[in-house]
Amino acid sequence: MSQSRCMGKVYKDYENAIKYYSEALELNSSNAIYYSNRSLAYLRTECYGYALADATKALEIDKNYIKGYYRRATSNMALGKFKAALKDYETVVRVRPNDKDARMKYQECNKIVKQKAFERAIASDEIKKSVVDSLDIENMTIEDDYDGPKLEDGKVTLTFMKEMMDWFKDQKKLHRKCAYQILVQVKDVLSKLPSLVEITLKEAEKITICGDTHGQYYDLLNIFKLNGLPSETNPYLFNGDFVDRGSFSLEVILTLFGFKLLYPDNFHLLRGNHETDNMNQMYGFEGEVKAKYTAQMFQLFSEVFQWLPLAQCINSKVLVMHGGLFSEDGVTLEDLRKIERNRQPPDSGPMCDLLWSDPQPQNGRSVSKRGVSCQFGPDVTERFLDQNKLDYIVRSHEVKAEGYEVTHSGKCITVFSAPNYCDQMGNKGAYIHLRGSDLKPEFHQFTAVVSILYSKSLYLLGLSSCVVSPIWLW
Ligand SMILES: [Mn+2]
Repeated sequence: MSQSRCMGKVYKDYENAIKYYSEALELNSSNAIYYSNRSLAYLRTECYGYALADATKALEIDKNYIKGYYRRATSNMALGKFKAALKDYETVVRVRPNDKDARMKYQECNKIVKQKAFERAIASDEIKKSVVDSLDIENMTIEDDYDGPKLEDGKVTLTFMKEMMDWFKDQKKLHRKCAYQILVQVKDVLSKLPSLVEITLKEAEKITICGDTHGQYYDLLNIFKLNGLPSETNPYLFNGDFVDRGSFSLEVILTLFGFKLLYPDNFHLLRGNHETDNMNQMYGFEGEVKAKYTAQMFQLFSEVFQWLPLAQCINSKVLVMHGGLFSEDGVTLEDLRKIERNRQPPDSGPMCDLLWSDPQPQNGRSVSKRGVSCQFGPDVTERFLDQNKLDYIVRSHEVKAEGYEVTHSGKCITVFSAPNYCDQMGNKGAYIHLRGSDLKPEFHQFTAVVSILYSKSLYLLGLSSCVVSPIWLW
């Protein structure tokens, strides 16, 4: 209890820091340090667009302010603008040749820039072959000393799922053959779904909507403990961002994919902005798959992620998506059905907005605090709902102290299911029950199970994806 209160303070501290630096800047707008410090608070709360703007401002005021270069590099790194980041890291390293941390980041960034250049050089115009075609799963052998779960006659069963969840709980690795079987099968299932999935709940039926889970496997198990295992009569919708950040992204995603195979019509998954190559490279999932399996398996994950649907409509009244609404008015459900989603999301347009946008309290639209897509106001939500004859939207994508938040006069709901996000935010998690009878959202909150010990033990083994975040964020 005292621990969680203390961590709650950390979350509040960033928000307060932003508030107080903003007040200080109103009194003195020529102080580079204020901008630089607020930039750090924005980085910690994932507002990379604002963080970049503040770091840039700090450097406009004082071009010799080294920390400003550091902050700007970190912001650009988080936004995937590696070349711009490299230039600033160069400056830092030149001025402070003995700063080990700066040198490490410079080298890391340099590596990525070179790797990207290499990838561009070898990319050909040919249609990229699927990893599936180069796999011979049938002939992969399971060694005699493996005593973990196996699919039954190549099929995921409830027994298999229970065994796999226990196996993961003990931090054991699923045999690669089984992982490949799940991936190949789930790719097939997902690729047959439309970009906008439409379902109907009967009067007596209920669905549970969960937000971001971000590799927090023990918290996912806790959701199932509190709310029951998925089944044909206990349907779930997981609203994206299953991987990155947490140390157990593989365990989370294989569990979710397993349930998708077991209950394809009653277990739903939508794509988040973290089910993408750029995010996975920066926030841990690619590294985790390479550490626990192989680069080839990550390639297959990437292919599968591209087939995750982008939005789901319940009883023609409630629309669910990971990020939010659009940079322009007039987008219809028909437009969403027509999105060709089998790709990495573009920098703009409806597919990008669905994965990236955030609501804002004031009317209209504004520049995104994240530096991608936009922020949309209550009037935007109102017009969209009116035009598409919907009641409200449910989205995720932002950590909330209470695990959920109701905004835009009840027409825009945020749900987030990764409690004590990144082992430090002190937030609650939540999920929503929706019943066919009235479609009213019913909120359920929960707190984090102990994950710090698990993450730390992995951190020491050098396996944790959390290793990545502090590098970019500090
Ligand atoms: Mn997100």
